[in-house]
Amino acid sequence: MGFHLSAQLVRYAIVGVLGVFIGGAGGVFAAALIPDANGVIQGCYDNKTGALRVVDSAANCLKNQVPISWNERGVAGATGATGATGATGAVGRGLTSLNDLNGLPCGTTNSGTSRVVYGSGGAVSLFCDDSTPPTVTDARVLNNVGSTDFAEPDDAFFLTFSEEMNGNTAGTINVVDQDGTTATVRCSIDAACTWNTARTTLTVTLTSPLSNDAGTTPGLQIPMLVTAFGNLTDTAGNAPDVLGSQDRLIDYE
Ligand SMILES: [Ca+2]
Ligand SMILES: [Ca+2]
Ligand SMILES: [Ca+2]
Repeated sequence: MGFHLSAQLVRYAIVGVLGVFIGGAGGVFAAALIPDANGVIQGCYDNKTGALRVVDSAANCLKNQVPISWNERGVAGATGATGATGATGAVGRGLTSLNDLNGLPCGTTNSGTSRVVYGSGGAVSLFCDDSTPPTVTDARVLNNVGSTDFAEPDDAFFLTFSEEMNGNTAGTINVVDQDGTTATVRCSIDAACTWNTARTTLTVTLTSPLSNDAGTTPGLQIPMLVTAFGNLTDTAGNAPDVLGSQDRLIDYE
């Protein structure tokens, strides 16, 4: 029993010694924290002498000393103003259906327009349609019989286009001469209109006298300027760009 009590005492003694060591170490550790864990340096300022001493706690200041503290780090600056909102980005093309392909640019120079066509049995065809209008590259009188006016059967001219046309033989061609006389040549009615094999050149030969609206000088004199087309398009259905044509003057060159 005596030995047991002694053992207990020994244990208390060990714990006590450890406590002293830990406490001492804590004291040393605390004294070493200048600045403290928050980065604050504590000091005591002597009112009379102006002396300043650094301590590990304001509690160490004497009665005639004013505790003073300062941070090592400066105070964080205010948050900057929010920047202006950036411009909205372009909307992505985002295909969500095969039909969204309709209208998209296509072709080697992106001059065409995509078109989706559905067939029987679930078949789908994709076309790249030409969206560039044709132009007239050459316009000339081919034959002029009877009067010098463009008026009688067998008077003829031809027009060459910049690309393959629809080959329509029942279109119309509006013309005006230099004094303002206008006429509409109606293929299959007033004239026979034929295409070359490539369907790029249209030959127009009057088959009956051509009526006209009188200008300053009666009759449709040569040269005549083409002003419009009806039902004459390229194979994609684009009407000719009359004003943008190189040569729309029906003359002898
Ligand atoms: Ca010409
Ligand atoms: Ca004539
Ligand atoms: Ca005239």
